[in-house]
Amino acid sequence: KAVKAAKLADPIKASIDKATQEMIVRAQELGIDTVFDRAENMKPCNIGMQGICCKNCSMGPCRLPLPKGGIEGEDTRKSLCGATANTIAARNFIRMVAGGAAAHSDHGRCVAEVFLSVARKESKDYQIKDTDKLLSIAPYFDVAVTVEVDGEEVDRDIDEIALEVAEKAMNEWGKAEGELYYLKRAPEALYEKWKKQGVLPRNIDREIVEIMHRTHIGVDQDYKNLIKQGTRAAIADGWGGSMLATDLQDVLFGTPYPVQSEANLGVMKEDHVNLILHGHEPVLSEMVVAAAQTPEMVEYAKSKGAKGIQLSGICCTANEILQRHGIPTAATFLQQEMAIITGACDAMVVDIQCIMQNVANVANCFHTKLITTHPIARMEQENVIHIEFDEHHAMEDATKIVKLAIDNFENRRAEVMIPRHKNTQIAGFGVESVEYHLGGSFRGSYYTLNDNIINGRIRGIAGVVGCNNARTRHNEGHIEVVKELIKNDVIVLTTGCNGIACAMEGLLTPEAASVYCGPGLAEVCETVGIPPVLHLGSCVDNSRILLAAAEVVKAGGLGKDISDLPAAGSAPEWMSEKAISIGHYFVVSGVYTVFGYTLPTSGAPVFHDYLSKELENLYGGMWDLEVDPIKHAQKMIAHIDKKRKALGIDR
Ligand code: SF4
Ligand code: MSK
Repeated sequence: KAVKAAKLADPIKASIDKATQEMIVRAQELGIDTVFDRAENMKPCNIGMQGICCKNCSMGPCRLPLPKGGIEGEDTRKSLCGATANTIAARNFIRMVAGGAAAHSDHGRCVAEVFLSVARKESKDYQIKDTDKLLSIAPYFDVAVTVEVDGEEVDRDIDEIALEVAEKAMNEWGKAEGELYYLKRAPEALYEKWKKQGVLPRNIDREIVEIMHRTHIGVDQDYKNLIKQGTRAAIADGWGGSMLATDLQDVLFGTPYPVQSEANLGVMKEDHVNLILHGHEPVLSEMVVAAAQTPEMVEYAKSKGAKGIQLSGICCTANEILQRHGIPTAATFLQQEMAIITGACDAMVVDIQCIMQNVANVANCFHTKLITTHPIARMEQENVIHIEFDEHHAMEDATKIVKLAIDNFENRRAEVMIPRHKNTQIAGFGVESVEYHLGGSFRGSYYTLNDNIINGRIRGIAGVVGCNNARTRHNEGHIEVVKELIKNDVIVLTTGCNGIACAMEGLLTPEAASVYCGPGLAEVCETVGIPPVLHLGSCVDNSRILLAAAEVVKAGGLGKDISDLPAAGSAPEWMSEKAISIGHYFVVSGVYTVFGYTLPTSGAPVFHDYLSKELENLYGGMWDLEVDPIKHAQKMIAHIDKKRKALGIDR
């Protein structure tokens, strides 16, 4: 059971969001601790935070604290085995890349497996929804979309194409030779840089496994060589596992197009069955959405005294079902416990990634059914129900889950308190819809993105993404960075919990343009009717940002590589290993990338400088850390201006 924390969080200091503040107070009244209280009671280890603690063998943990006043002269710190601070920080850093790349790529593998079973006609509940997308990706796998019959080119059978793409896609995780197919989607100049540096990923799993080998005691002891492997694995994530996840999800469930919806805990409805979907993979949530929308289930909910079924999402599952179905978003990562503390959550379904174990303790204080669904992600608490999801009887599993939520509606036992705060959002953007809404191509008219960057109405592009972190004020970094960027005419592409934070703040509406944007960006947004912050989806959909950047390069007028673009990346409140993998594939794709809060490299200044200075010479992008959100955004803007100047288009 949840217990009251010794020291309680100050709601105002914990979050800028009113709904979250109200729910922190509510939790404290009920004596239930939340992540915000726990953050008050447990301080992080300073040495671990700086990346200089190694526990890769049982002679350790070896900790190499920075001397007070920094290093003067030679850095003589060394561990029992003699590992230097640089070696330890690099090993830790790339193990984080491995964790992040594994998470994204395993997500992609699961989608590829479902796609293969659909292509083999073994899975009756899923179909290929977007054949155009399938046809557009087939050539990257060297799969022909036409065939010659009697001297004429005719369209090939779509089932044959699907099967061939599915088999080749599955092979990307473990093929014995060659390199990943999607690497050729990068601008040629970038591909050549990767080739020159010897970092072209061979297959997805191998690059992750090799990190674990190289970081074992007594293997790779050169921070430059270690980060080279981290680079391979990060590319295998961004241009491999994540990109495959995004594409195959689009093929199976449809490519997103702009939709209107709402965000924040206020989307929950007291008189409805509230079923919340939390986690990452849309394979399950797609089916739950379909099951909950059947007339039988809606009628069943009414027969139990509810007015209907209110679905909503948390974390990236929220982003997936928002993008494709307009299902409202209930919460960011840090609000997951709050959704249950409303007393109105009849069931929460979770799959993988970013699910706090404490949601089970909180659910135990209410009537909420907490349902795990994935074989690799179970919880030890006894109140948790496990319904293992299987694509071969997907609809049956989903219906069981929806029914469980409905049956639980009448068991509500605490007073319901749903914060009234919510905001409208327009989400569902992707490379295709950005192109469509901005003139139908990337270049060649008054409306197109490249032309508006060249003429200076849009100063540059920023990808602002990533998590919340209980060590920083919830959503403050996200919102201040994004507002400062759009105020300075930088258009923002968002994913993950940054997208949710922006939605909660009302930044994902066309109306935000006149309130928050500089005159150039406001003019563009008002002319074409788009928000200044474009929500591109979930964590794996950061691959959409890579592809958008590649398309902008391809359209011409802004250099030959992603590193030539007036663009920058940011994760103001990051916390997960996935964020490090994403950050690193942004950097080695040529993007100047700034993180907030901290970087686990500060205890090894030589390694830190390598990431933040020397990588630029190899790939065109580099890491940076800036805690202050305004300075953080201003650093991105300075980089954008530097690139504009180099292109001869300074404003
Ligand atoms: Fe210490 Fe080396 Fe063992 Fe790490 S691998 S714990 S640095 S002895
Ligand atoms: S959900 S990884 S907290 S963005 Fe993708 Fe949010 Fe970060 Fe999880």
